[in-house]
Amino acid sequence: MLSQRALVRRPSPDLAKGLLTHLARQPIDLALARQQARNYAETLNAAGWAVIEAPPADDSPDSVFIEDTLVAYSNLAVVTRPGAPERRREVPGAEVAVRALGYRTARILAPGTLDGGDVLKHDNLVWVGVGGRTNEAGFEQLAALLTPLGATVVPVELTKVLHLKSAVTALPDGTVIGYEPLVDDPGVFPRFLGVEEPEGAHVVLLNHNRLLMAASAPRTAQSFRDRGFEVLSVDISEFEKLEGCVTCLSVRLRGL
Ligand code: CIR
Repeated sequence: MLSQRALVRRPSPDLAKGLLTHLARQPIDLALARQQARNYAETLNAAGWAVIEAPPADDSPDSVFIEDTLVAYSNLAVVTRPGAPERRREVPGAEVAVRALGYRTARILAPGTLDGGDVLKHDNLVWVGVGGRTNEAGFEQLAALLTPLGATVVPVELTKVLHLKSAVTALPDGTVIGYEPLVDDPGVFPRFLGVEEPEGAHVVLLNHNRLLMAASAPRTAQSFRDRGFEVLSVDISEFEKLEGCVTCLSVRLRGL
């Protein structure tokens, strides 16, 4: 069986200064955020994932959203070049952490930009949201790195949300789920299922029938339970205020 490891990073003391694109700024309770990050990690751990902490990047308010710094595929970890220049300081520590876990690495280079939150994978299909933090050059570089490994890398236009995975994620069978008002074109996905809450679009696959979701999507969680999934919910309110979601708080490593 492949290992299940998840890379996380502790919230920066400056979390409240995190970037906002679509939301208005709200006060952040840092102590609560730290508790929510611990609870998130403990939930992954209890579900069979070894949780590894990347070196802190406390000078970067958004560093807890570690998913944006890496894209893992097979034994390769692509080290991103985040679209927001303020976030590029987060990358070196993430690269160190993933190399220590045995991954070989490659980097997205200027003028390319790519955020991990724009990359949705299911088996060998890799959808990449282009038009927000990720640009055409970043997409082309990622495609050139992953195609030789057997991936089919597909660009998806993104205009309505911060990252592709703010709009859509995928169930274990590859059905893409999303809150339709925030999905540019559901028709680009071979199988698409609409959900009734914006946060209901975000699932982390813990295993073939277990999902991790935000507590802010109770009706969608129930609809997935009705379909036979076990759903674990975590409250990530402080991260949602900064346009983060349940996927972006870890990098799931299934490749080695
Ligand atoms: C940012 O704007 O970069 C952060 N405030 C939120 C990043 C969330 N990342 C993600 O959904 N993958």
